[in-house]
Amino acid sequence: MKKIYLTTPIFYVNDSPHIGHAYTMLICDTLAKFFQLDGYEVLFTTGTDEHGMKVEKAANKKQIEPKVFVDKVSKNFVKLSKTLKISNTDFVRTTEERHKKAAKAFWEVLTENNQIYLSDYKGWYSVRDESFFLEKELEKRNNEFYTVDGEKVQWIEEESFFFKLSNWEDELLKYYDNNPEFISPSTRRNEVISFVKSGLKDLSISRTSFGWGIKVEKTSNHIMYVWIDALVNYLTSLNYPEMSEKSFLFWENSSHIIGKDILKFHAVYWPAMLMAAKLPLPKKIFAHGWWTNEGQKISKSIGNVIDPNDMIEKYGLDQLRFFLLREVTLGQDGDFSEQSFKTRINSDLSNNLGNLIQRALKFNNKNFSNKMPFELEKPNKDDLLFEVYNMYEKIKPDMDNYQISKALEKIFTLLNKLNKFMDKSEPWNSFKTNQEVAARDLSILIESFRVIGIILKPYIPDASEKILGFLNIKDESRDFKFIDFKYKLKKGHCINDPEPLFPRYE
Ligand code: ME8
Repeated sequence: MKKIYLTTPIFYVNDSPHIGHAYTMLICDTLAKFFQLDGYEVLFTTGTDEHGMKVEKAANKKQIEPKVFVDKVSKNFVKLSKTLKISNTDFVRTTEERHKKAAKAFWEVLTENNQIYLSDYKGWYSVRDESFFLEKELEKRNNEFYTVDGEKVQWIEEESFFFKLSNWEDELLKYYDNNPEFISPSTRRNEVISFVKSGLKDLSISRTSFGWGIKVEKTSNHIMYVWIDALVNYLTSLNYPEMSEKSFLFWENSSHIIGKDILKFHAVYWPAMLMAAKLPLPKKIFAHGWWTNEGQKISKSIGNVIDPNDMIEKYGLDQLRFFLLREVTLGQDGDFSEQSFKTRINSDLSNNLGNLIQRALKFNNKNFSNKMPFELEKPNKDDLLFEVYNMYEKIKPDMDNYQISKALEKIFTLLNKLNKFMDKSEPWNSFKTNQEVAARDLSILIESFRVIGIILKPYIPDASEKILGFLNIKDESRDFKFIDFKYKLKKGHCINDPEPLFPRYE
C-alpha cells in the first residue's frame, strides 16, 4: 500500500488555539482524507510544543508549575483537534517520555557524528519567536532592538552547545537544487536559497539560563534549545530511534505543512540536522500563507483573535473548512472577513451545491416515488456525466501539488454546469409532456450527486456523508474507486428525502 506521512507544526502552549492553528490542521486533514480515499495508508500528526522560555514565562505569569500549565493548555489543542474532527493518527506532546527519548537520541547521534561543540553564545533573542537574531536583522528604536514584527529582543550571554550549521551550506544548496519540489511554493524556495547563500552561522542549541526543557545528558545545566526539541517530534511519532522499515517508508513520503513564519527552521535547520544525523530528509516542506482579520494582523493585544470554536458554533464546521480552503490559493495570504465568509458560503455551498441537490431530489422523490427513475447508459465524451466521472482525474494533479482551492474551483465549476443543466432541461416541464426525458435528466443529476458526494469528502466531510446518505450509498462504497460508471445507481434504487444542507446567511 502506498504511504504518506503528513504533519502540522506542534503548537506552543503559551496561548489558546486560534484560527491560524485550525487552518494548518484543516489543510493537513483535507490532504490526509484525500490520500486515504485515494488508497494511501496515511499517518497524520499534530501536537504541542511545551518547552522553552516562552512557555515557562506564560506558566510563571499564571503562577502555575510549567508541567501543570502545559497539561492544561495542551488539552485545548487536543480539544480543537476533536472539534475540527480531524483525522490525525497521533498527537505528540514534547513533555512525553517517548519524545524526550527521541530528542536525546537525536542529540546523541549529532554528538557521535562530531556535529556539536561547546562554546559561549552572545547575541539577541526573541522569546516570542524562540529565535536568535543578528543585529542586522533588527530595527533599533530608542536604544532598544526589535524584530521586523515589532517584538523586542533581549541580549543573552551564556555557555551553549552549538550545531555546526555552517558546514552544511553547500550540501543544503545542492539538495535544494537536486530536489526542486522539496520546498513549496517556489517563492518560498527562492527565499530559503538566498538565505542560505547569504551565509550560515553555527546554531546555538542549548540554554543554561533557565530550566524548562529536555536535559542534555552528561551536563549539569544544559537544556535543549526548544526548536531542536520541537523538530524531533516528527520522528517521535515514527518511534525514533527505533524506526521500523515501515516507518522509513512513511518518512520517505512525508510532508511538513507549516506556516510561512517557521520556514527557516524547517527548510534550513532541520534538513541540515537530519543530514548531520545521517537520516533521510522529508519529501516536502510546504509553507502556507498568513491569515489576517478584516485586514488586520491577528493578535491578542489588538483583541481580534478568531476562535475557531465560535466560528463552528455560528456557521458550522464544513462552512469553516470550505471558506479557509477555497478562499485562498494554498501558499498565499488570506484575509478573513464575515462578509466574504457569508458570500462564499451562500454562493457556493447554499446555492450551487445545497439548493441544487434539494431541488432535484425533492422533485424526483415526489414524482418518481423515491426511486432512481431511469437506467443510465454509459456517457459519451461530450456528455456532462462523462465530465462528472472525469472530475477525480482532473483534480488529482492539483491535490498532488496541494492546490486545494484549485481542485475546489474545478468541482464547483462542474456544479455550476449541473445547475445550468437542471435549469435548461426543466424536468418539472418535461415531466408533463415526456416522463422518460424527465426521468433521464433527473437520473443524470442524481448519479452526478453520488460522484460529487464522494469527491467532496476531503473538503466538506459532514455534508458529503449527508449527500451520500440521501442516496442510500453503502459506507463501503464511498471512496474514490467508486467514481466509475460501473458503480452507477441502478433504476429503482431507493432515494431518501433530502434535508437542507447549508442555510443561507443574510
Ligand atoms: O511556531 N495564519 O508554534 P506556534 C496562518 N511551536 N497560520 C497561522 C497563523 C495565522 N495568522 N497563526 C498561526 C510554533 N498559524 C512552533 C512550531 S514545529 C516543529 C514547532 C499556524 O504555536 C501556522 O501553522 O507559534 C504557524 O506556522 C503555526 O501556527 C505557528 O504556531
